[in-house]
Amino acid sequence: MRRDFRRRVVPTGYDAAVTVLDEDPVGGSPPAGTIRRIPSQGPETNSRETIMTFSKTTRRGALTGISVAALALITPFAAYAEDVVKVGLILPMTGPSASTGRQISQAVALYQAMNGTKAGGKTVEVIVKDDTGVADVTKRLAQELIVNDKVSVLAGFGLTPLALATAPISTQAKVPQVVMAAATATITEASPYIVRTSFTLPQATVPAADLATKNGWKKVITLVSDYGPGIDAEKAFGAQFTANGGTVAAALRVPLKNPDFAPFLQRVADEKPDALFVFVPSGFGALVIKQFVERGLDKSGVKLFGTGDLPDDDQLDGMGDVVIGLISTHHYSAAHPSPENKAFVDAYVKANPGQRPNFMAVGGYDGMAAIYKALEKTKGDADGTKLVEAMKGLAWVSPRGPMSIDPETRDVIQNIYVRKVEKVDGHLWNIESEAFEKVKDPVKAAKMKK
Ligand code: VNL
Repeated sequence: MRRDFRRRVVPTGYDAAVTVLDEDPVGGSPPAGTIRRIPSQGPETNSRETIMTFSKTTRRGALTGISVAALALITPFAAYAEDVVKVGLILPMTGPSASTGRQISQAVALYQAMNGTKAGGKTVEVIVKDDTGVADVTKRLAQELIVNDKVSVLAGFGLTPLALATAPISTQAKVPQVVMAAATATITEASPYIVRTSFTLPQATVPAADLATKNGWKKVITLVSDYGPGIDAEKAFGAQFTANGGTVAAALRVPLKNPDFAPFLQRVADEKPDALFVFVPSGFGALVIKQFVERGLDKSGVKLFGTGDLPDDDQLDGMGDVVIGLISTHHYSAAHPSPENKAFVDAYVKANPGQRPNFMAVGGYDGMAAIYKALEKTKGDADGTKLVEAMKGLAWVSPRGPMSIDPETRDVIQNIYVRKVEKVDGHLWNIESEAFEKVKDPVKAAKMKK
């Protein structure tokens, strides 16, 4: 079934219009169902093999201690090495945020499987490194990738502290840092070499506050992970919801490490707000839902909602029927009804059976798109400053919908969709109904206006 967007303009207070789906998605067949029925056109992928093959043929170490005569024979390989542009992909492949590393690395491999390994006449080689989610490790790996592996681009960055720790390195080395996940608003200000393809928490949260008001909720409690993106979400929600006339009855912050939501949820049960706004990073949503139900809050009438980090597509289908009806605002749903997303989800599922791409995967996929498109523009020149310049103002249709890189801030401009969890053909999906169009990060947009 095809769904088209019909446009109507709704003032949102932050330079964006609203798009409405031309049909009520409730009761309609899900885009994802359609996606699953269409056989994939994309080739099978195996990220590790692709990476290993290119790494071996371009190892500089292999050239040391060889005679001049032998070098002459190797010259074709040396020339080949010059035709390679290396991307150092640093991700939490293990540890509490391992799902983010898995999603992004799989999406990066998929991008190369679907689009080839060439861009601007160069072969793009990806080297994956596991930082385990520890900032000191991210920084050390970034240094090693630049000095030893001679990467032209750093990419990944699963969490805010990891992106921030690396920013001085990319500035010093003049190496672009493509942030595919981390979402604290100020990250792009930490280095002129940072370009972001994920989202910002204020970008996704301001529409959530408007949604709460539209639903008639007057008293809301916010519950966020106590670090950069959580504090961004808490502030953005509070400012917009209060401006709309609502009351934030309590702003609760839960430690990021080994979180126990139970005592905070007890506080919510005692206060009985109309609704509870939650931000937790990808990978933690299922635990929040479990503890919400354990406190009996699902039967208390307190509505649970948040940014799309909560009903994360990586975990959503296992959360249980208790999340049916949960509303959220975000830039990506695996159920986004577009041909680009159908192709992406179909190929992702085929390459990774039993899995579904989430917003982290799309951030990784589009990070590769930005790198490829920049290399096309520079005709293969991998100079860091030229690549960042080339990324500014890029615009394309992502699986998430249309997106661009703000030439002024190097941050992503994209639609933020209103979604609701629905069960279709026995599976849970975030079904989009409306889109706030071309939303900029409101924190930086406010600064630019001053
Ligand atoms: C961050 C933001 C991480 C949103 C997330 O998942 C997320 C971050 C790992 O900026 O640290 O969903």
